[in-house]
Amino acid sequence: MEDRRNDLRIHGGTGVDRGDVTAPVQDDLRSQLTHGEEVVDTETWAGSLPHTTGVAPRVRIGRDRWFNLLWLLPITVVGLMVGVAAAKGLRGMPAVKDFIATHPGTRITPEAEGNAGFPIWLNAQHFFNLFLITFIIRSGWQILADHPRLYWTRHSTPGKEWFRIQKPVPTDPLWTAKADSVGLPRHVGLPGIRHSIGLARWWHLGTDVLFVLNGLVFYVLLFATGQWRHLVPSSWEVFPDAASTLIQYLSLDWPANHGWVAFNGLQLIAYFVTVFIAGPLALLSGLGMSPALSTKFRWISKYLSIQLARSIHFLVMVWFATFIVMHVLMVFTTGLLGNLNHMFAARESNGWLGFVVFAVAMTVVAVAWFAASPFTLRHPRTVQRAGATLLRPVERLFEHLDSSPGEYTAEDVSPYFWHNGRYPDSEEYRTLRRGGFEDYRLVIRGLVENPVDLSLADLRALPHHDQTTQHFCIQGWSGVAEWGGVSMQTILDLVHPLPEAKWVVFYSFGEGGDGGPYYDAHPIEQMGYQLTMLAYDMNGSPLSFGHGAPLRLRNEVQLGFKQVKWIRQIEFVEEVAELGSGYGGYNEDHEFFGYRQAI
Ligand SMILES: Nc1nc2c(c(=O)[nH]1)N[C@H]1C(S)=C(S)[C@@H](COP(=O)(O)O)O[C@H]1N2
Ligand SMILES: [Mo]
Repeated sequence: MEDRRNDLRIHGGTGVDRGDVTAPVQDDLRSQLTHGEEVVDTETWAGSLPHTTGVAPRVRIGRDRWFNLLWLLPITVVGLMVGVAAAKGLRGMPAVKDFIATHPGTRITPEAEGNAGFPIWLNAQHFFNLFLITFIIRSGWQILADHPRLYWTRHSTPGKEWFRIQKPVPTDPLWTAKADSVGLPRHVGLPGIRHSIGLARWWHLGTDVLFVLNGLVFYVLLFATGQWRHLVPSSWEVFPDAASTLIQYLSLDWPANHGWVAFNGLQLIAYFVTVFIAGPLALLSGLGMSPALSTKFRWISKYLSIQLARSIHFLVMVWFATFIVMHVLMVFTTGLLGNLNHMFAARESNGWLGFVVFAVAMTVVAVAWFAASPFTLRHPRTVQRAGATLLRPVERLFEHLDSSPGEYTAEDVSPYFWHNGRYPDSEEYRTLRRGGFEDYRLVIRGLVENPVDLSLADLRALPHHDQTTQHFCIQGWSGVAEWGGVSMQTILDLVHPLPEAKWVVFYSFGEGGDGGPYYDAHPIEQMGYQLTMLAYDMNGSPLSFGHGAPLRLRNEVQLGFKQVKWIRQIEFVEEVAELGSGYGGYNEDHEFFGYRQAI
């Protein structure tokens, strides 16, 4: 063992030892970096991925039968017809008549009467809520479309998804997640175009921050005033009340609307679930997808895996979407002017004021809706900067979490690990690969005391580090693998970064989607984390071509795109601003990702 260390051929100095290398090694990769575009050109976007739409949503039944959810439309219509007939039949029965007489549906207690009405703050919050949720849902659909499959376990195995809006995964062993993405219509998704997850995430996470703040203020005001009585059922009678209301609605003989004072049983359950269950669940399942949190809180993510969280997050969206449709339908059909006065003019009246305010509010929503995608494509940097600003406190907080608990065991290793990115095809890389990477040299440069060139043998001679960890692709898929290689701490000890070094830049042999070297920068403090390493082995074998041969990065508090594959050079720098477009990495420059992506 000690002999191997002595045998280490570390070539010091700033010059590259060209004698050992067949293809010339470019020391100055920085000058080759390309700039991203400042306006999205949909023709050339994401390496000219042609627009592809998915398929109608399908749910897997049993092993490999797929149910097309469009069938739910006729099924719902038939179900409603049957429901109406059944409810009408029921209402003719004396027992049901008695039941409805004793349970009219709305419980008007003295407390409710003392607390009647909706204050103006509630009107305002209701509006912010509906305004923000349009962006949240649309950008959420866009995020789903980037990996259009949902799974129950952390292994994103093709064929094992329970839901998809894409054809089955092709058999091509090098099929990438990026190629699997689908686009959405421009005014459905946000911003609609295929593989626009970077921009969609700024919308989603940015509006989430505002939505959560609005929600917190709402909770506080709800309980600081008596308004909570409007939303929290006061007795178990809410269930028979809801049954009674349902029968009355379905039999098309509707109950009286006492919304100003108290909601009926069905409303109470729907609002209570939306405000106190679906809302918090959306937040918790959203956080369950963060690599930093999942890695830190392994005792939770062991059960609530990213994919379970993602599936729950989706089901919460289904609840919200269904709620919105039903809610709007009921608002329109149970006394529109009165209802609009309640929620848009804070008054009990049948005048037109509520309607006018509502019309203005809806105009704002509609203009924002139709402007959002075109604005995003025209001003992507504005969206990127605004999103990053809103998220910065959250990202900082999460990044500083200790990642060491995030290890898995051999049984957790995923049977299938998706590929992603653009494969390297330069002559230089091909020559190295043909030669079994004998001539490969990892070049480490920049603000270090001891710049080195390391062959694979040199790297293998360094102390071995192993970790079984989960990969979180920004697109949504995940997988567990065992990585073998060298801890980045070992590399730091070898090269001695200078105090000015703040960032560590990893350059790849591969190009990014739009051409120019793929690269990504990591804060230097994350390089010393226990789970940050250079991997040359995956699941006990040398890293395959597709997964980054001969060397790739693992930094487990960050998302997948920061795990640079086919590493060619590492540079320690003070600032990332002068690299490429200055956003800290290839996808940051070209696809508007964030350089901090711990969520
Ligand atoms: N050089 C390079 N590294 C890259 C990429 C790339 O396109 N080029 N894609 C990234 C993305 S988006 C992901 S999710 C992971 C995928 O790694 P895998 O193919 O081993 O699963 O690699 C990352 N590293
Ligand atoms: Mo990714």
